Amino acid sequence: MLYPQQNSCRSTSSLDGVWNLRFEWDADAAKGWENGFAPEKKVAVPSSFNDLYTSYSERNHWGHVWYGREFEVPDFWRVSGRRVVLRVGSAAYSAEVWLNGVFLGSHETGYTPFEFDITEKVVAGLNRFVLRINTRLTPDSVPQGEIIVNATTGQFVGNHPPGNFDFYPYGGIHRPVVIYTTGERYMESILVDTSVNTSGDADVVFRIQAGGAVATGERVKVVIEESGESAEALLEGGSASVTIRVKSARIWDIGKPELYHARIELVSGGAVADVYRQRFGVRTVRIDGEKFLLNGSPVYFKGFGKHEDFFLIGKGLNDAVNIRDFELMKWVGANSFRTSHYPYAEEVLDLADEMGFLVISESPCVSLVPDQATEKTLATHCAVMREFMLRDYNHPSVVVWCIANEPLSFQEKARPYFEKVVAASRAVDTSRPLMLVTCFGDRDTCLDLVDIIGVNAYPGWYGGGAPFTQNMNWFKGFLNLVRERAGGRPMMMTEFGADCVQGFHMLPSELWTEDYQRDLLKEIISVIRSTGFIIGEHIWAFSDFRTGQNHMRALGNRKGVFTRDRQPKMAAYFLRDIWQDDANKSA
Ligand code: GCB
Repeated sequence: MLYPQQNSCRSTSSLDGVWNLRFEWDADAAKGWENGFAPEKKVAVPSSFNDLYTSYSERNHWGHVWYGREFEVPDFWRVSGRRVVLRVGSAAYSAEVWLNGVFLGSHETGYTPFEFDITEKVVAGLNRFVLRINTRLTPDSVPQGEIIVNATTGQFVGNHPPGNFDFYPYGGIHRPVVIYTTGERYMESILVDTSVNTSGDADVVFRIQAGGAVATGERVKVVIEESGESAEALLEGGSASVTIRVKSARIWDIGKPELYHARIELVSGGAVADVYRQRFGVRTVRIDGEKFLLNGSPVYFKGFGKHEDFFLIGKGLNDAVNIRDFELMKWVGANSFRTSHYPYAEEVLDLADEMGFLVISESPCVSLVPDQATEKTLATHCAVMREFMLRDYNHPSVVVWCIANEPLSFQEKARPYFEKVVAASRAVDTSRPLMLVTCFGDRDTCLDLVDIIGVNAYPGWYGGGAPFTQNMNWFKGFLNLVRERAGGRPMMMTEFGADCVQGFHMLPSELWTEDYQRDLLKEIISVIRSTGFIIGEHIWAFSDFRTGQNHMRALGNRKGVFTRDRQPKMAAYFLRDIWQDDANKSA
């Protein structure tokens, strides 16, 4: 699905702003609301609704909530030969959608866009747009919620609301809502693959899929703006593949975000029926034994697991927060981050492309309990892999796809489950490695299904406390054990860290102080680096974030190296010292 774009053939109009909201406390009372409902509250889009209101039941609402607004479209949009599309950037967790009382469809998993062709449904004057959003998670959903905890020791027992993971299950419309137009014939999907030959020229392959009624003799024309090189091909059955050789290609790399732009035209009946400006970067990604190679050189990943999370807006897209995050990552000397624990907004990946950061793009499958997963969980997981991998395919910053974070991957049903998820993912993209993030590395039964192993471990925090010697001895042994099971695949530390409340200090350091967090990170990083085989250190977490209520958390998870309002803790200065001094790449 292409990101909406305004150009000579396409118009866009934003539906963001203040919408109406109504909580559904009783399903019977909500009958007919798809035709319009009496507004109870105002809500911001994009934003989570949870932190906007003042009552406990509204904040933690676990179930249905209705969103609505009205809009008009210009008459010149409603003419023959134009197509009008309504696109929702994301709605968490799931949504049923109506326009003027007509059901358009539904979408599940809260972190990918969905759209509907509304050409035949949009009317002159006011149009009523209604979404019934469901925040409730069950063993069927991805991620899961309402897991039977007696059977599953250690996993978020007592969380409220009962999402089976360690971040607040924010709900709402988190990303932009847009209506846009195209011609009747339009480009539906563009996938760009690049490879570089020994003389430094790049072969760039554009796979284009057109939508709408196929006409004969249609073609696509691709021009690379930066070099002027161009090529064209006939569409066959709606698809075409165009290859362009870019001479002496400028290579996209960490901190060197060289980007190209292709102007792609769909020519139908001798006229330009659609145009799309597609950005791409030329870079290669490869696994070589235990190493990860970017453009042929080994990478040592330095950075964080993050969250989309901020005061009041929850998981709502905010460009200012995102820019601050990238500035902080640059300041601290990071070169990468993981979109833990779900696909992030497309706008975040754009920034990563433009600023030269590597991204491990993660699916929304977090803390899966395979033995409580159903056919539906698996089908939803496979479907969302396809959705976000296709969505993010053309981002040079995205170098790894992560299929799941900390599933109980030692359970009996884990392996057959993940075999299917891996097959579904490889059917979309074989050019990037797949990662599984495990915290059960010593008994995980799925490690050989993927290409890179992400390891999460909290020596010195859970069951920890200084002095560190005993914890670090355990940690060294653990890493060696996982390495034996990793079968020669690259291993990366995807999480380690300590909670700390900013402003707490103690000498000697103790749990929850800034001093302890810094001391522990220092110890762990020295063990990681001493192994010689770990390909990166991603600290948990970039910044403090909200979680469900739980006796393990003090107003959320405090493992941030930055506070929730994006100010540095002591640990951030320590990382800046070691990360700014290192070269980005190491042999
Ligand atoms: C983990 C999870 C992460 C949690 C973190 C913690 O292993 O992957 O979501 O927030 O531990 O702080 O416990």
